[in-house]
Amino acid sequence: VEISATSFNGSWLDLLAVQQLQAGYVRFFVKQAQAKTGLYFFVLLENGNSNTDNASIRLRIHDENILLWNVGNTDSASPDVYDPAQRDKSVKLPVGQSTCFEIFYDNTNDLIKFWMNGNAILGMEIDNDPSTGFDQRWLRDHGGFFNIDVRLVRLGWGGNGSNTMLYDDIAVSTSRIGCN
Ligand SMILES: [Ca+2]
Ligand SMILES: [Ca+2]
Repeated sequence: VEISATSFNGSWLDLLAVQQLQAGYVRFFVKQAQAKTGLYFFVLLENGNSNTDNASIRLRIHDENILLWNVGNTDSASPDVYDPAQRDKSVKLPVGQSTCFEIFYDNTNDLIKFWMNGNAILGMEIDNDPSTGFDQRWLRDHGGFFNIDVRLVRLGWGGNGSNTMLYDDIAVSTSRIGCN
């Protein structure tokens, strides 16, 4: 699936299979055509009543292609990429090569996990415990607790400029999928 977008709200492929799952794994391969600097995102976790808006959980691309979770209405960041000590706890979105990502959400236990090429990325884990990982800024910006309530996952592209993303091998499951 090739998705090109030019507007801030972007263009999205809705993964309707997650709508029935209180917890689930979403695996996909993605290749971005160009690197970007600015406010960009390529996955949306629609949480609660969000709908491609400032309450959507964005998988956002920070400077130097560093990934983070972000919600626009608080400018929350997990990990806190604005803190030099946390920037290297995340991973970079490669350019021009297909890369495997897997996201786990758990609405009951209020948990998000993340893998790139099969490797768990602790910097991208949100578990509502500020004593672990790198979700302290996120939790602080949401009053100490963030209710994970994922209703829809969207793959695509949005933000302050155009790009083309190529998605492949998209899967949704109740157990770990992996990259093979
Ligand atoms: Ca919840
Ligand atoms: Ca934590």
